[in-house]
Amino acid sequence: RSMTQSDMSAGRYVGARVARSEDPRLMRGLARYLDDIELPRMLHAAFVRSPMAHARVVQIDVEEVRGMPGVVGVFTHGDLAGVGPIQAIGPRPEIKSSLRAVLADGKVRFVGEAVAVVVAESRYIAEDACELVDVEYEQLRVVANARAALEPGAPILHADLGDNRISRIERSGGDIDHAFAAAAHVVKVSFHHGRVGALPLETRGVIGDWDAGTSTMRVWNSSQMPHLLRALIAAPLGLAETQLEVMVPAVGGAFGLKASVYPEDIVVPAVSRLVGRPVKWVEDRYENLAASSHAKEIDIDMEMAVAEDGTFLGVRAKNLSDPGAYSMPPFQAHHESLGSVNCMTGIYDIAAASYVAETALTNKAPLGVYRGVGWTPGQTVREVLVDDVARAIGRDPVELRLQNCIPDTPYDSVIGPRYDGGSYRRSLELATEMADYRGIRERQIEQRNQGKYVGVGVSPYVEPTGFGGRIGNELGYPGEYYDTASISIQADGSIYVMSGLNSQGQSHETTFAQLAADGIGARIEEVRVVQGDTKSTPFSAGVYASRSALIGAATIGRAAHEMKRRLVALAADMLEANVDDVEITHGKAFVRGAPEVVKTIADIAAYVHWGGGAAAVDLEEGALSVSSSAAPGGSYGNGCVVAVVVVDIETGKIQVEKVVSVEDCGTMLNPMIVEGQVAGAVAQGIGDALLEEHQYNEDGAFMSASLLDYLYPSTMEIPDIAIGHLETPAPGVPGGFKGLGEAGVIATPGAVLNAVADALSPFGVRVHSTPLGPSKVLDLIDEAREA
Ligand code: MCN
Ligand code: SMO
Repeated sequence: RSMTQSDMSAGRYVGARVARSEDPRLMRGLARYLDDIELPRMLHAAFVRSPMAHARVVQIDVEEVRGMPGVVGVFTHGDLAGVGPIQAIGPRPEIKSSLRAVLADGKVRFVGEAVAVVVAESRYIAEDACELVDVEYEQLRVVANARAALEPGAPILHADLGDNRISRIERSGGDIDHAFAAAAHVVKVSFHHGRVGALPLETRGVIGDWDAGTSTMRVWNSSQMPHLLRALIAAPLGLAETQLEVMVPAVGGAFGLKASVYPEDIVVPAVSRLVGRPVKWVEDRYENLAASSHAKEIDIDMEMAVAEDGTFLGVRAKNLSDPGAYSMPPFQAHHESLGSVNCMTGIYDIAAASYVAETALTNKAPLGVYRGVGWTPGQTVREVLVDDVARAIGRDPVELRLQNCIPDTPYDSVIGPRYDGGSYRRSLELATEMADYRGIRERQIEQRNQGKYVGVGVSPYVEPTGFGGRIGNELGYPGEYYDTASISIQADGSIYVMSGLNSQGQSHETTFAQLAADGIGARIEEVRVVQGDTKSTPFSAGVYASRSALIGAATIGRAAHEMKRRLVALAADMLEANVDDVEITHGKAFVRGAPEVVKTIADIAAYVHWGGGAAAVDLEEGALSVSSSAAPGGSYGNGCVVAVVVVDIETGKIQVEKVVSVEDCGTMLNPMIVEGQVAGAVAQGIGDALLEEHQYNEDGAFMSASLLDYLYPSTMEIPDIAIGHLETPAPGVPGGFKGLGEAGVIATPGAVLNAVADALSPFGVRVHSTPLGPSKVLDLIDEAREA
């Protein structure tokens, strides 16, 4: 049974600004997060963490701790025999992956790595006990960055890997040599995208509760992917998946940070089994900053071959990403280097492209995924380069982009991605119009003469969304995912939607209810969405890569459609009417043309459950329980961000005055939620461009261990954000939905950096790194003046 677009998007809820059903509890502090869970006899864990970047663990003395009142256990690697390691399977043969012991196995490889765990009656006692664990380290030479990691004679982090190079992937499409030979201009940029962090308000957390009687483990974890987490921690815990239940309570933001597997995810349940009591661990902010995961650090060299008339002939990129000390499953260590080249042609019609994408391990915290994975640096550098080209050849950057823009129809890029149609050109036009681009340009020179340096930057983007099958494959992540949702109607007519796609703030409870209510013809008040529990929800690969709108629509939408068919058949039986004449809408079934006689969904449900009436229909066919599995091929969302900044050339301070964001995520499920997604991501994009950076010194010491050192945006740094919507339905997705959850983080940094370079264009400033803080701005002005 196929579902057409109108089946799914013509409803009363899909497309409407339905208020978030989550908000009353979130806003009033009634949501239950992991740390709100208290189990009887529960103990608390704290970790001893390495102060060294690279060292041999010579000896760990825990004697003093063992006798401490309130301490129940202290464990090191040797005590956890058979537990772990965390193993990441490379999706391609040319990508290596490291093994990671869950507690340091004779060696530590970054500051913050877990060495031992103490379990005690309270977190206070556990923390005090950690201080008394005496670890003797023998310092090893530190690999401070990816370039150093590849130098001959560099210390090798993982002996079994042979060297530190985790991946090197080359690809080229079109005649790249010819493109550069034929170019009238070649413009290059060497860019360093800084190391940042996802920084959710709620840190990570784990509770393990071993039931010795049934040999089963209950785990609570603030994960983005309960089913995948269960699959990935079962083997390291030596359990079958049926012995393991993963539950995810309310999550206070994740942004990718909670989509990896971490040592604590395994250690906490493992020690619960050892001590025979429930154990809780909630990450503190130091642990979150130092030892969960970082993101996006990469060096990218990119060059563009340009014809006399401004046509982009070819683009070449070479990158080297610094993924820290370990591969993190399921996304591995190469995701920044591969992601950033996948998007290297952007919205431009470029006949030739080539890349070399490399990754080399260092003594830093592992890189995980963070909103806009790989595409943030790739997009940023490409858009910075396009502005450099415009300045080099004396063209307006918007006109130059429009000249080289692909059509709004489907388009195969020369390097891999196959866009399925969008508003590549229209979004650029709309965003610049909304920002009053022409007006800003007209006022700019006069303002400059008055000493006010105003700049405007644009950043059109395309983003892959809905990872499942095709889209992952064409981007170099072979592997099909599997997602199921189920819908059941209870005897009182209330409706369960069960989905393993659990929300961390994206409002799935609301948008999935919209989908189900429209698909069934029910009232949204009757729908309850259940998420985040491996026992009651069917398998889902999880929430990341902006996949839930697409996957949710396909799975929930299809199940709802089938449920409606069953309800109509049952109602026809009850109303003694022909199936084709029965309609169901807003929870009521009736014969078309005779709306006075109705059967509510509750009537139909009672008929099936208690009335024996279902015998008229085949009982199996008429059962009010439906599951649907689907994996649509994904779709490319697109849009354009424009930023306007004012730069104080005396202090280097950058004020972002205005951001315009136009997105095209196909059919919108809920425009209000789309706007919330855009606003949050734009804020994170501003942080990425101007403020945030995890820093290490040459010795591998971690320099951003508190929120005094790691700066992130507050309301003071976030301007008014004007949002424009375009809707180009995805052709291959039921309902035409595309994802958009990451767009702002992908596109905003490029817009902000371009705006800064534009403001400072009288000095000839070129931007080549993030974040762009005040002192760096002053340096850039000095550099440009000297040059
Ligand atoms: N939506 C919509 N119409 C569309 C597309 C999406 O109304 N055409 C709605 C969806 O129904 C969903 C939300 O917008 O409620 C985001 O949808 P989607 O783009 O499919 O992304 P996901 O739901 O899969 O969320 C993942 C994405 C990612 S990858 C990161 S990282 C991120 C993000 O979402 N982390 C977030 N947004 C976040 N927002 C919050 N509050 N917290 C996070 O941790
Ligand atoms: S970083 Mo988002 O969870 O793909």
